[in-house]
Amino acid sequence: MRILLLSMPDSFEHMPSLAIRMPNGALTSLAGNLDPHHEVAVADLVLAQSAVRETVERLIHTHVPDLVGLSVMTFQRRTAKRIISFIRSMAPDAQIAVGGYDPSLAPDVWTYPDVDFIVRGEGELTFRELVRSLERGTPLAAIPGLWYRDGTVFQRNAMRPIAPVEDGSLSLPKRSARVLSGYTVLGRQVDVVETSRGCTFDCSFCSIIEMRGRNFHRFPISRVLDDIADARTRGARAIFFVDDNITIDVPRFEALCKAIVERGLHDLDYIVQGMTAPFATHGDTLAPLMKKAGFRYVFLGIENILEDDLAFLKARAKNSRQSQGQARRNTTLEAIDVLHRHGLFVVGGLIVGNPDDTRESITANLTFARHYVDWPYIQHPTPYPGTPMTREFRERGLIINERFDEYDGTTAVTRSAHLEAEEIEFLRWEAERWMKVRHIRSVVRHDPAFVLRNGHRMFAHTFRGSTWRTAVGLEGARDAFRRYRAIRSREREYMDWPDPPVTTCETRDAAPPAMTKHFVDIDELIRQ
Ligand code: B12
Ligand code: SF4
Repeated sequence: MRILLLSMPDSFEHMPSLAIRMPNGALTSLAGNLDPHHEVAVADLVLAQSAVRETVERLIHTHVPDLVGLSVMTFQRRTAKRIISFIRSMAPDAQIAVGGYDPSLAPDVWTYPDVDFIVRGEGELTFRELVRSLERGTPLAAIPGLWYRDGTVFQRNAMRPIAPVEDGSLSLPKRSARVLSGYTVLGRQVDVVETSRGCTFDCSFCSIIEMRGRNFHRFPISRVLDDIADARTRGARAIFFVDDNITIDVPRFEALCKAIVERGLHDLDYIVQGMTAPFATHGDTLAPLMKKAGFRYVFLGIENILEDDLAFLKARAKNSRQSQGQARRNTTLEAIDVLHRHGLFVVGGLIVGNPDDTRESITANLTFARHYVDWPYIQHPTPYPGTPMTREFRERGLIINERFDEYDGTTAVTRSAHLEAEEIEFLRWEAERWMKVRHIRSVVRHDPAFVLRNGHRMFAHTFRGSTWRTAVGLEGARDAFRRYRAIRSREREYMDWPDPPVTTCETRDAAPPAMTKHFVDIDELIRQ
């Protein structure tokens, strides 16, 4: 079969496509796990942001797909639906499958006539079985993880159990299937690699728990090294480990760092995300190994510096530790300190605008970020489908915006009990711009040619909305903020095509729901 896999063009404020264009790891992983005789093309539309419709049109003409698969996050839902509608108009016989976080967690939004298949949860095995079944004409009802359209009805199959990736049964991603180029982090070609899947924590804002339960699965280290080597052979100079939480198993992370050095793969820049507690506890051994292996940026899930906010976000446990005879204490500063001592940069992940946040509590977090993190990655709580946080915001009547294309993390779509959403967003936006400028010095040292070519555009992007009048004080920051929001709003129109009409199909359980729970829930195990 001829298969075209697309990721969506939508990006958000902290990922300006000028400086950061990451590949979608899901699509190449799907491609790598299909039977080899299929012709698969992977296109990350973030690489064609300014010409999405033309690019999709060209891809459909060139590849003439029998099946098109789209990977969609919630804030990309509207663009994805427009693209699907466009593909339908061009290639009415092509079948359409959707997967990723939004179709997995809000499947009912996708049960409409333009869509044929919804793949929920991990996709490799489900998609492989779907393609086999389409090729051989065997029943779709036997494929766990799949919802499929049967005339005007969507049939719901049971969920698929989580893949035991440690047995090496998942093949490596197929990067050769990519048909667009231009991936970058600050001018260096970047690729994504997975070393593990899952997380055993249960932060209330995170989609991962509803997606796959609380569990942690490790890919064999030899496979990870082969994956990195493959990315490097194809030109990557930087690798982003997309693990949900690599810091769950510190000894393994240390072993991975050593293995990267032994295999001679430490000439790449590595970026990783993790919790503060493991760095605070094991940083003195872990951080030097990371540095030696080539790690440069650590995205730290600090989430918030105030205990009440951490409790709301259910992010206390991962950000604190208890040493003998002492009360539990927050580990954020210790983690930042040890990473800095070993020459690593901290990307500070914070969430401001929680239900009880006041101006003072938000300002405290922003001041903290200004003092301690190298690059701010500050977001607003965003009620993604199925997260515990979404339920709480809804119950308290704090969700003020249901336009999902604005659910990008830096648009405040909820208010707090004390502040309007727009005010929350303004506070963050105003503070964060200046924090970003500070890091440019380090970027110049590492990537001078990129800054020379693009520095002025990066600066202009960071200060979008400002004019010379703002600079000389003839108008206030709020005028610039209004213009910035208007720019963002125009920018979201990635796909020049009308929204399809809102229709839904009836849904039915295709087979008895023998297995409604597909994952091991740690709390449940403890209760038993
Ligand atoms: C790596 C990552 C990123 C990276 C890279 C993104 C990229 N280009 O892929 C960066 C840092 C850039 C990023 C940014 C953002 N991210 Co992000 N990110 C992740 C993370 C940590 C891992 C995703 C990943 O690559 N997993 C590995 C792959 C193999 O798994 P996967 O994507 O789940 O795909 C599997 C299935 O979903 C399925 N599948 C996926 N697509 C398809 C398509 C088809 C056709 C089929 C059949 C199956 C299928 O099969 C795949 C293989 O099993 C997740 C999860 C987490 N715990 O936080 C969040 C996550 C996906 N991100 C999220 C968000 C919101 C964002 C941001 C909007 C804001 C933010 N929070 O930072 C930005 C926007 C990005 C942009 N385009 O501008 C949310 C999405 C929530 C939602 N409901 O939409 C998540 C779930 C985190 C969360 N908050 O809970 N992100
Ligand atoms: S620690 Fe990270 S991956 Fe795990 S639940 Fe919390 S936010 Fe999600």
